[in-house]
Amino acid sequence: MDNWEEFLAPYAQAVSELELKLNSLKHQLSYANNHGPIEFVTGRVKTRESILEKMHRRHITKENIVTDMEDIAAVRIMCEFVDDIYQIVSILRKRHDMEIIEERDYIAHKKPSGYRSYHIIIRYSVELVSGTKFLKAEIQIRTLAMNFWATIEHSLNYKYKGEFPPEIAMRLRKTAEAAFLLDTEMSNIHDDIKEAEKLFAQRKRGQIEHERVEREEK
Ligand code: 0O2
Repeated sequence: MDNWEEFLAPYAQAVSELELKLNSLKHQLSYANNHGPIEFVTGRVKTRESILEKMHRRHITKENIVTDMEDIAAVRIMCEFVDDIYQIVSILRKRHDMEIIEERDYIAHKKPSGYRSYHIIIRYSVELVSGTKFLKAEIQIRTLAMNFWATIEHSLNYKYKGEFPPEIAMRLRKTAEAAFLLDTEMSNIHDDIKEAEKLFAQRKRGQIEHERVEREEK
């Protein structure tokens, strides 16, 4: 690559635009429901070192980098509950400013490491002085618990470069399951609270109706 800054500039623009748009989505969803499904959004452009490492690991040539490296521009959406992730996916599928070209559900099909997240690869256009440029970008959608696990596992991985000793790998898989159990139980509690609120509202409506009938009978 002759000029990294020039090569990465459109990706940086895509990340900024996507962050802005997804933060706007977060706010729109929270106005509508008091508390929305998106907790926070982050974004990053892959570093030169990380691009070179992945090119080497995945045998990606300079000529194929634009088509084969799908996460040079990437944004992450953090949600509270697993159901929120699928809600966001269905919202993104309907947008006209990005075309989904691949979806990878690492929640239903976790990675061997224990990693869970929902990945979407999009085709996205940025407007440059030279004209419209289409590029690929990755959107990762996860719960806070999945993000907690992935962030720590990623930083521990730095030391081992993807090759954890088997005993450590096994313990990390266990912690991934513990994080998922936390997600499942939080969702169950959330569902129970929503059910109790519905019942409470129903009873309240019944009581108001009962009092109205009593008043009319007097
Ligand atoms: P970073 O530093 O997160 O930006 P590959 O990259 O070869 O594993 P592929 O096919 O390019 O795989 O894409 P995949 O697996 O759908 O997504 C890759 C990205 O998902 C990784 O980016 C991580 O962000 C995340 N990810 C995937 N598997 C794991 C895992 O086991 N642990 C953690 N912590 N994250 C994972 P990068 O390239 O690692 O870079």
